[in-house]
This record gives sequence, structure tokens and C-alpha cells, in this order.
Amino acid sequence: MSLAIICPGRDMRAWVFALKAREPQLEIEIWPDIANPAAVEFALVWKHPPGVLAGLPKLRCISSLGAGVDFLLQDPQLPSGVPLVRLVDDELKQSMAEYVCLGALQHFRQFDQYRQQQANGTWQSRSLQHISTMRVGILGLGELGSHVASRLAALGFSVHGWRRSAASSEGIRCFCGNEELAAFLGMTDILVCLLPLTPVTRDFLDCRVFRQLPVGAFFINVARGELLVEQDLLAAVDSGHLAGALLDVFRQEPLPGEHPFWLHPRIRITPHIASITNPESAVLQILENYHRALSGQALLHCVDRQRGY
Ligand code: OXD
Repeated sequence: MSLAIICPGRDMRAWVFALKAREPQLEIEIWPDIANPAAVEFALVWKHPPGVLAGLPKLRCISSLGAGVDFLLQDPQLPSGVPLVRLVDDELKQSMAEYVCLGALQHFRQFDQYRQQQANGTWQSRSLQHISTMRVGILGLGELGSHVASRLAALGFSVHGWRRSAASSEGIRCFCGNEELAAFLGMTDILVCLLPLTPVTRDFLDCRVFRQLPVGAFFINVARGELLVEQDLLAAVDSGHLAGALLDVFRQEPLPGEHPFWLHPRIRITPHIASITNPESAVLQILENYHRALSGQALLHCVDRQRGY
């Protein structure tokens, strides 16, 4: 039996090292060099070529190498009976919180404006509100969203959240479903998107959403590019309705060289680095699930294929 790593185009040596450090006997195969597909019982996957998993007849578990599983569910030949799991990892949560807190603080403390003043040789202080007057709304209160919310609240921001369906959210005001979306957006000065990408959420962030935000709101997308209608964001920023945006994810990655986001003065971009899986910490969950899968026990962080997360 073996564990296959299927992550085209990535250097997986750190993963093999971390897995072997904890479990030296583990047999690891790296796609496309899988000697015996019938021996593979566990697959560790990121953006695999569609159809590859269907060629592994003895799979007992498919684990995403990240928090998202949208790329798995888009594979039309995804083996139907095999459980899917995603990573829930403290370091993923920590790095996501760092990124969003930095983006929110930079906007709140007007760093872009000070940068501009520096370029113009202008020495001038700008007015500063109390941080509690800055209302941050988190779309998606799953593992990452809830953690980010608690870190933003610890900094002093007023934080509230929105989720598609009702569920308890400790210590944070939560709006639910389409009926409460307008109320949520209407009191959001910084909108942070951490929704999973599913057929229901694709293109969710469009002109109707931006229109309902207060004038001068700021937008941060750290979820998936396909949630955003990019033209609608550009129009909302260019019209002055939105103050700007910080984007880490895009419909097409890498972002094409001629894309208007590159040179836009009020849109900042990063190359999908908000939260990066650290092999050292992530292999703990992966190995736990590997053993659970082999012994037929319930797996950690299973994905509901119907919901898409
Ligand atoms: C993830 C990602 O899903 O990095 O973990 O996008």
C-alpha cells in the first residue's frame, strides 16, 4: 500500500521529507511516476489533472493539500465512493489571519495615502478614527473565517460575519442567508471574502454586492478568484464607490501580464500567498487520516460533496 502525491509542477521534497521524518516506513509515490496504481490507497492532491484519480482503483481517501477542495470537485471523473478531506491546520489559519489583519490595518491606517504623500514629498498627518469604528465583515465563517474574525476583533476592529446557513459562531455577530445579506453589507467598511468556491458562490461578488457596501468601503479577497466578477470590482473602484481592494486570488493564475489589476493605483495584488500550507505542521493531520483510512475509522475534516466544502 502506498501514499501518492499528485501535485503537478510543485517541488514536493519538503513534503516527502516531513512525511518520512514522522513515518520512515511510509511508501510514497510521486505522480506521474506511480509504479503500481493498484497499490495506492491514499492520495495527497493539489490541482491534479482531471481523471488521474480515477486510475487509482484502491483509493480509500483523497486529501487536499490545502484548505480548498473546489479543484477536486471540478474533476468530472472524481471517484464517487472515495471520501474527500481538506486540511484544517493551525499554521494555515495563522498565516491567513496575518494577511487579512495586515490588509485591514494598512487600509485603516491609510498606508497607501502616506506612501503617495512620501512620493510627493508631502509631510502631513491625516485624521485617525478609533479602530472600533472600522467595521469588518467576513463572508464565510468556517475554520479560516472564524479564526480571522477573532484576530481582527483582538486588534480592536468591530467584526461581524455572514454565512449561507445558520450555525453558531462564538462571540461574533452573525448574519445568515440571502435575507440578511443586505443588512450585513450595509454595515461593512472592510469586506473580507473567505467563502468556499461552489456552484452557488461562483460570481457571488458582483455589482449588486458592491453597491450595497457603504461608499468608501474596502474589499479583500483571500478565497478564490472565481467568486469575483472582476469587471464589477473595477467599475466599483473606478467610480469611487469602493476605496480600493487587496486581492490574493484571481480567476486566472498567474494573473495575465495585460490584466488591469497589475497597474491599478487602488488595487493591490499578491500572488496567492495569503496562507501557505506548511508541510511540518500539515503532515500531522495527513498521517492521522492515512491511518484512519487504512483502518476504516471516521476521517477528520471530511468534505460534503453536495455542499462543496
Ligand atoms: C488553499 C489555498 O485552499 O491555498 O489552501 O488556496
